[in-house]
Amino acid sequence: LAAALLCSPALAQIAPMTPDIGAKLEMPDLNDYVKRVVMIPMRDGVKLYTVIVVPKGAQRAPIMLTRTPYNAARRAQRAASPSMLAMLPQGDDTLVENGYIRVFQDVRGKYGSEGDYVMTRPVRGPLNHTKVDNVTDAWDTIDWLSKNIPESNGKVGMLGSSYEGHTVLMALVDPHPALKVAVPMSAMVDGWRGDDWFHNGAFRMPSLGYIAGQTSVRGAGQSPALGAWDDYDAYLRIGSAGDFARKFGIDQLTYTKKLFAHPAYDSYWQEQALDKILAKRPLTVPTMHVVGQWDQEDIYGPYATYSAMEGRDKGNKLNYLAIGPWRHSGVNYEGSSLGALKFDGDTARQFRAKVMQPFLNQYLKDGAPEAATPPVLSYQSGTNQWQRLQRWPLACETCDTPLTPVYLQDGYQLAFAAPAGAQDTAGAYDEYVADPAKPVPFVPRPVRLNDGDVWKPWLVSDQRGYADRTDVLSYVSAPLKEAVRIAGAPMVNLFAATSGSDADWVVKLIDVYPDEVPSQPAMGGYQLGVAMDIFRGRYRNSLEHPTAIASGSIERYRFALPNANHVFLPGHRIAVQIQSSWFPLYDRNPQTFVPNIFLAQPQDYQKATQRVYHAQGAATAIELPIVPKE
Ligand code: PG9
Repeated sequence: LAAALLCSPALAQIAPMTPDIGAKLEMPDLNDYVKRVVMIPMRDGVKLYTVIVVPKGAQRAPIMLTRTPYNAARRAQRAASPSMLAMLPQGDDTLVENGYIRVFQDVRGKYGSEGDYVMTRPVRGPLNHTKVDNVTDAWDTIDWLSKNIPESNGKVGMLGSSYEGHTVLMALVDPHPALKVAVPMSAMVDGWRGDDWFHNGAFRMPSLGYIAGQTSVRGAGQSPALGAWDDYDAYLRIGSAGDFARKFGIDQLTYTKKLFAHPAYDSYWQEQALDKILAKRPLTVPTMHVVGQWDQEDIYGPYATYSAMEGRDKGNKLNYLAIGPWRHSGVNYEGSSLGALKFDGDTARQFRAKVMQPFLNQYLKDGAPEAATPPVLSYQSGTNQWQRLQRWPLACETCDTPLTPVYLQDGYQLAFAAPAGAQDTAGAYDEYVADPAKPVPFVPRPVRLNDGDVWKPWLVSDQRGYADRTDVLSYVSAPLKEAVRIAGAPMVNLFAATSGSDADWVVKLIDVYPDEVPSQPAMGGYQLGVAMDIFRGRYRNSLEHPTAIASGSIERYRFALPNANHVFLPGHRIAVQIQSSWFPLYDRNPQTFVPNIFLAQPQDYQKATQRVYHAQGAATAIELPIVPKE
């Protein structure tokens, strides 16, 4: 055949010097999909860039929409491939297998979309006096999609993770009637309480690089090069978050200014918190909130929103929760391990194929059967098994099953009995010196914040390396004779004093593995963080109105750790670590009360002696959501 081609008269006529660029190339269409790009008009005339991917030959197919600040064109093009499965993101596998039409849209002001960009644009109201927000943009988009794709059945679902999960929740504030189902994953809900910008008032330093990348240009911006291999060094030398922003010009960006103007949980944050907003809206769209137990970015929002909307789900038919053993957005990738932890198969694919997809199909595909979706699906770590639950949490302060305190004891012990003896506070404390010049790192140095292999699994990284630092207190129980099961959010009840006038408290609930783990020897003595968080002391009495701490005064700090569904197995030990910095993930507390920590000056950063009490009347405890064996 080749010889015949070469002898054909047409080929014989090609002269050697015929230009080789200029011939018209029309690629044969080998794709199993058709891609269309449309600019969808919003009610104010702004048009939003929208990529629509239709499986070839589709008829009455459902539509799955994601609204993104992360480049719709790229989100709809993981790889160049004629196969829709290979071309779309990995987590879209079951949508493609089920013949869905897939849509990605740039939010207003980003990438191909017109209009101006406002970070996590607040809903219309006190913070937004315009006529548009992500509620109306979702409504207008769904209206257009449901009427303008001939291959579709007009039914639209929304899913997305993190910021894309935030835009799913926004659509639920006033849902279009064609929006039939929603799956917000790892959704950013409350930037101050425990998602991306702050945790309990402590500021997350990598936010500044994110703001630079996201708001310096309409397209893909850059976060600054810090000029050091070890981010610990780089951040420490620069000083406060304000100094950092100034050094790299990030202080010129308006979102930085908004953050710096609102260090406390004032109305700016309260009025944006989506759980609070959705708690007041009627619940009409079946919604499955998805979260990773070790979500290193948005570990607060999904539970808060599930719980806020649960009050509106009278028939238990509309509001669902799925908790997997995942990192942030891990639901959309391979889920057979996380750091050193190994699970029973690809848990993310199991969830997508067996639970999420049937749930979506029920509401979106013509004639699909009802899915047997449990109100709560949760992977129990420790035992490595999926559980179908009726509610979440299974134990809490106001639940039928209350919390069970485990107390710090003398001699760095941890036990379920309250501290024995009539010790007064004079002797019953441990202390350490917290030095802002030597903050405790959150991962081993050198710290590489932009290295995904460090960042993504860091919440499960081994905590034993911190236990013997002189500025970390570590309390450990005896080896457990029986399993301890927790399912909910542990509460910290910390009694502590500082010689300074402000202090941060990092509390970690840890599962200490036995000295030897025959099936995985490197896990011998591993210290797994089960639930860990930080609390900025100035907010102990009011999140909105910070107050200085009187030097030496024993204060109570009460705050929730992230939710966990975990079994401490027999032979394991429970541990609690307490420290006063977690650097450079969180900005350092200067330990001198200043009105705005973003603007702290070098002289404000002072060493402080911290005392943690285990006395009667000042018995520090972690109240655990312990549940009986099911
Ligand atoms: N966690 C990221 C984010 C969401 C919202 C605001 C800022 C950051 C994300 O992964 O999208």
